[in-house]
Amino acid sequence: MSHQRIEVDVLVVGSGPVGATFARTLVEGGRSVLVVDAGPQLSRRPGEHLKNHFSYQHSHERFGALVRGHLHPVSSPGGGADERDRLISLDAGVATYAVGGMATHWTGVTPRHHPTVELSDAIAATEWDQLYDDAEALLGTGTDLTAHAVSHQVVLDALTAEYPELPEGHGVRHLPMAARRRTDNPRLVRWTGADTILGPLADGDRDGFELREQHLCRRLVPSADGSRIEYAEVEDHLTWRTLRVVADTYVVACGAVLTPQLLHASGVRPPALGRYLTEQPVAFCQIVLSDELVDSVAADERFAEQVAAHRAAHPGDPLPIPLDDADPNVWIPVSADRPWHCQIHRDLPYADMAPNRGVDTRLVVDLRWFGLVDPRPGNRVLFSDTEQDGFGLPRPAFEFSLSEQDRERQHRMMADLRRAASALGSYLPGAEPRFIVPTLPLHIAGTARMGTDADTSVVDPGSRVWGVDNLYLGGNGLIPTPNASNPTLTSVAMALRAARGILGTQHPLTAGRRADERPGLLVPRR
Ligand code: G3F
Repeated sequence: MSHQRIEVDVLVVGSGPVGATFARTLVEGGRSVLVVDAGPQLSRRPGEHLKNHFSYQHSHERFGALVRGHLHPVSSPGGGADERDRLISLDAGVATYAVGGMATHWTGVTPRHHPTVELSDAIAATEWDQLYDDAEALLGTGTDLTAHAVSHQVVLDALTAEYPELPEGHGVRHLPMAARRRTDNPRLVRWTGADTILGPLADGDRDGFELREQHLCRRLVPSADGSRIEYAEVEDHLTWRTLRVVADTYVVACGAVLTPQLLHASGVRPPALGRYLTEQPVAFCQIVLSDELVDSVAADERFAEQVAAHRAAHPGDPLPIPLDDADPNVWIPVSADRPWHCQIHRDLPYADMAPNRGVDTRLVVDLRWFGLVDPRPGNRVLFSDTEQDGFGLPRPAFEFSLSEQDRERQHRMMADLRRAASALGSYLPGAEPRFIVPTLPLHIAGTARMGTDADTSVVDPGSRVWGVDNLYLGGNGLIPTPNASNPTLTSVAMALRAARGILGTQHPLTAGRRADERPGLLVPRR
């Protein structure tokens, strides 16, 4: 194998939403950036959401089949843990190998984490607010994607009536979604992918930026005293050459399992690496909307025009709901007494669910309640020094159990799911309430946690690995706290902060260029 040497300011390993956030911010701050991803580029624009393709927009089943093919198992059964205590197993740990990572097929659900139940105090509360504003702008998060839909409003109203006691600011509301309705055809949606985050970089019109698909970072090579990374060894799987990438700064953002895997492979093994793993327990069911709610549609002034148009076009349809009514996207946020995140929407069927073809899909909604677990050092991903995964990297295995408190919260969460269900209708046969197989939530966190103590965390509040000057991490693995809400927005916010830290400024205003020279992301919006 020949070795080619590449010099660049920053090497980013991983091209998902977090790697893309680092790349965009650093290139706009004047740094040259090379992004490498072991996976293939699946679309013309790098990292585009695959659901933007017409044929997937209106078929959860068809898109679900595609997603299942993109979730690669990474693990083998864990050793060491007491079997009696292994109440749940994470043996089905998965990763997506693709330019854009999981954002090539994610749901785009982007809620803010609760300020005290979920958010880390390693970053000040006021700073979180600003970071969230910026992350939402970058991801194109909004709350109007389905606001006009009949079923959305019916579900929103029914749950608002059911939960009058919810605290101010934490009541039933629109689910924040990283997606925009298309203006050329409002029946279609453009889902946010890594290409959205890359912005102009995705169009290839920026010097100082390169994204290479099918390039596997095999290891980072530290200096003799371990205080810096000297170079990265990258295998180019297109030409089967090994590259030596020499950078000032290295960023690893390949997900909550593959990020600690690369550090382990590189001999960078802080004591907390892989530990304090959290995964959200999920309670799930599907509901057929009650006759009462459906009948209320026809009598509701707000829907009069839509119902009349529908009836004129389809006089034989017994339902008043338009055939192309968008799915609901309703949210009950985490609050102190209710430490779970509630999503009422339509989504991919889980693998073990046979589609229920006897029921009109306009009447079916999914209820997904995501709970939290307390971070504990014994819950962890560990890596083998003798066995390898399909890419020749140390094979991951998991040890994970639930504490008494974790279980008690799950029971309360399940009771609450049933309460919400009863306000909406009856269970769809075959989709009665149940807990979802662990790892299907895909929200593993904590494995490269951020903190202020090098013994119990992997990175400092600037996302830099303790003791390694030029090595930064990104992704859900950095979230150190119990968390129940979807993590991507928070991880993008943390990546923005870290990238600005690398540039030497926490706020883009001081980035060194005139405000009117800075495109998009760097222009202050207040
Ligand atoms: C989906 O089923 C949910 O709808 C998303 F919100 C979630 O992020 C994803 O699964 C992974 O759990």
